[in-house]
Amino acid sequence: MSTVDDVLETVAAVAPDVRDGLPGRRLTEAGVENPSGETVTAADVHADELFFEALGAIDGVVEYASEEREAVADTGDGEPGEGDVAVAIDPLDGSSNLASNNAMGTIVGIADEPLPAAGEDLVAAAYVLYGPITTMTVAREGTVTTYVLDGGEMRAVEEDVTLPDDPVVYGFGGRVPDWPDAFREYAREVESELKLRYGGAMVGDVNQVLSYGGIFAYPALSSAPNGKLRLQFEGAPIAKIIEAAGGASSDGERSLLSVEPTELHQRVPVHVGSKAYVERLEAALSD
Ligand code: P6P
Repeated sequence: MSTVDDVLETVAAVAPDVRDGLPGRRLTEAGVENPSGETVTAADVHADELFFEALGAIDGVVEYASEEREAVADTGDGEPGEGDVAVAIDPLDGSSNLASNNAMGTIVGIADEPLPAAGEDLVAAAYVLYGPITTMTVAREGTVTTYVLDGGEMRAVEEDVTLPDDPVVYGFGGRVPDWPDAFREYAREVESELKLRYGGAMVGDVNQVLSYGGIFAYPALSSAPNGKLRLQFEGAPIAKIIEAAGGASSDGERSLLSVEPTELHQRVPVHVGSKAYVERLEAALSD
């Protein structure tokens, strides 16, 4: 079994423990901020500790980086060798949804280069969706597979997943007055064509796009030119999945997989979904 297989099976095995730990941490803040300056919940800390302990113990995982940790953690496996990987993880994406009992997720990027790694250096990417059913969607070797996680075991339920040809939904983050004019005009067009699906956790919203076709964006904002989402822990792994499913991604100009990382927690405008809508987005922003 490869190190990538080990990582994916370990994420699947840990996910039930993350889910089981949610009720007891529903309204508890950890009293600290993460490196992005966001309030950290006790559920974030718990998930990060579970994943670090399990993933850091895998032979071949030489680096572990998390949205909740300032720096890359060396797992003690020495210098990267053939087949070794580095793992970048958002342990509990959308943890603010816990108070409102809405969907959350875990996002994982598996790279064969040191972190921060470019999306092109991801050999696999996955997200766990803590919805009515706990599922895991994995991109590797150019295809996407969705698994139901039964007691931590991966049971494939859909192989070669692709975005539907006819887009149906859209979800845009940020506040309308904070959108740059070009994005706001693009959004007005999209709103007249598709149905709104926005739930406040990227994994849940992206899974709607993957299931029904359409577009998800957390765009550049007038108040935050790089948007809100992190390249390393959200943008690049999600782009890997959506592009492997026949969709497209963009920071407004280029694929998110082509964005060169300069720092571990850098933010990036994120647009992912059906190719036609991403192409229209790039055209709208280039005018
Ligand atoms: P807002 C969750 O905090 C997150 O990082 C993503 O999962 C989600 O898409 C976005 O932020 C939600 O942000 O501003 O709508 O709360």
